[in-house]
Amino acid sequence: MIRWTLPAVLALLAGCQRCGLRDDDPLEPNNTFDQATVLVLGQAAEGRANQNNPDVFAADAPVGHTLVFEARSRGLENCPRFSLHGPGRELLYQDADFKCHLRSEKLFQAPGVELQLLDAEGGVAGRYVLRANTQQEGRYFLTIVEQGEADNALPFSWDYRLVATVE
Ligand SMILES: [Ca+2]
Ligand SMILES: [Ca+2]
Repeated sequence: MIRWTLPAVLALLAGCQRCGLRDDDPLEPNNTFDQATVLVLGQAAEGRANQNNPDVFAADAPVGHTLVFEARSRGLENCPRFSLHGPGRELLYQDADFKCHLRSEKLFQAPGVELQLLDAEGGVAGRYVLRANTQQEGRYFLTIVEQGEADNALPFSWDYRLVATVE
């Protein structure tokens, strides 16, 4: 199903390749671990995940605690896939790729790591909370990747507010 949103129709009518694309956020480029936006614990960052453009965040945590990333939806298509890597860049959590009309399934989840989808409205979560027991002290990396449909004419986007805390 193609989503004939007004911007999509206008873009097609204009024969324009870029005019339906949404701007990205000021945190770009943040597409790799080396470019990650380092979060101050307890301080929110606002971003936009555009499809095909990962947003990578980092937070430092001590050993033996729980590192919590909470992402609240601020609108647009809202179908993010999450992954978490530890201080050795080892994979701790990953959602499988999915189409937006379906929901994500876990591809990998290390012991002591859990993603909760909360405040659902119309089957879509309003808040995503990823909790991880910290087996090591160091820098943890959260990656947000906006998903799409098989045939969306224009890239999807998601606006979010992200905060990391240590409990
Ligand atoms: Ca972004
Ligand atoms: Ca990015």
